[in-house]
Amino acid sequence: MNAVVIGAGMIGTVHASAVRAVGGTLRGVVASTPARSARLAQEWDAVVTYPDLDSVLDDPAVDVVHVCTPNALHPAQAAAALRAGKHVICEKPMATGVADARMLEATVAACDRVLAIPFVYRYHPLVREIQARVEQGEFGAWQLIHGSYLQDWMLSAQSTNWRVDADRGGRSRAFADIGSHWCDLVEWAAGIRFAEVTARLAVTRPERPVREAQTFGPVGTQVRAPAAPVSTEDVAAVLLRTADGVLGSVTVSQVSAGRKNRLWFELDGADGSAVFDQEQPESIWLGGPKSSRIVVRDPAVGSPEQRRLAVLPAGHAQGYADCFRAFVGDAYAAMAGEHVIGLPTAADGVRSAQLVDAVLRADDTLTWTPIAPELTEELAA
Ligand code: SOE
Repeated sequence: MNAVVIGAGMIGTVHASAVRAVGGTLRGVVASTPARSARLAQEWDAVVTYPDLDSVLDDPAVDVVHVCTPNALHPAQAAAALRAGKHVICEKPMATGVADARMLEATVAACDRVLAIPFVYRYHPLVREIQARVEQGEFGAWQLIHGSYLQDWMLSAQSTNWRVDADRGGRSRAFADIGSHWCDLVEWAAGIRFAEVTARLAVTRPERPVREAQTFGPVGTQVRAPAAPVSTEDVAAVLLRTADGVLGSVTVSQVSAGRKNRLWFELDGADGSAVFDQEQPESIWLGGPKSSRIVVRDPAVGSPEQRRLAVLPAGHAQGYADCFRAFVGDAYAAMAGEHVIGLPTAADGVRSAQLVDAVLRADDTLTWTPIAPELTEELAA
């Protein structure tokens, strides 16, 4: 695959490495200005120097565009790439509103292209193991689903990022950025759909410096820039409920000291429970009423998908970069017409936009709020 990465922040570099790791060609990179694009094309050793997205879309040799720009730019850029006949890997959130997310889903269908979204935590081998055990009915009917996604990179009042600005990042920050991962992962692994949500969002720093670039640095990173009022949340407390009445809860924070990227969930069923911790992804805890155990990643045992994604022997730790590589590999396989399991696509992007939208509406109204009214009716029928 000939790939171009649009947007050269922290996540753009992760995409570029994954392109090469799966045997793709990094044909180009487009950053915020033609000069910056030219410098990065050289630094990243890209094949072609493109001044802007239009020149990428005019190049018939480009197969896939990786959209890694600020959230508000995703719909127009991804739609333009699809209409130019390119496949797309679009960073999450795919859109900052449901209407744009649906527009993209329709554009994918009309252009007969693949759009994949990096909900990459689905690619931890042991998440696949839990998902396979769910499918085999090991845990029984769900009793409760709970967890959290905690980071601390926005703890300092000086920490900032384009996501702080609702015009560029969307009205929701922490929930759209990381709560979206938790919901995607849990719904996919547990095989459920939440139907309703109620939520409280909070801003812990009323002002932060205004700044273009991403600051994903140590806590307390000092940024010298004028301060502006903050409207996007740092923390979220969210209650969820399926149409069958199964309750869920998730706590989301980007200001929890010492927590770097702690996505944690527990699925409690009538016959057993399962726990996954993204920062300790080499083992899962499986709880039973009489005894509990820890299962470790091992390419020699377990579900077919766990073994497929376990590319290193047991005890040789895999992590986030391996998930990203596996995701890009599967996305490219789907673009080549192959059947792959569990690839997050435009439909998942719409689902995620609906969840974010429902959380914002629930916080506005302080009521139980339907996530997707048509889905609620379908599940109840
Ligand atoms: C920043 O919060 C971030 O990089 C997210 O944007 C990613 O999606 C998440 O995987 C890690 O944290």
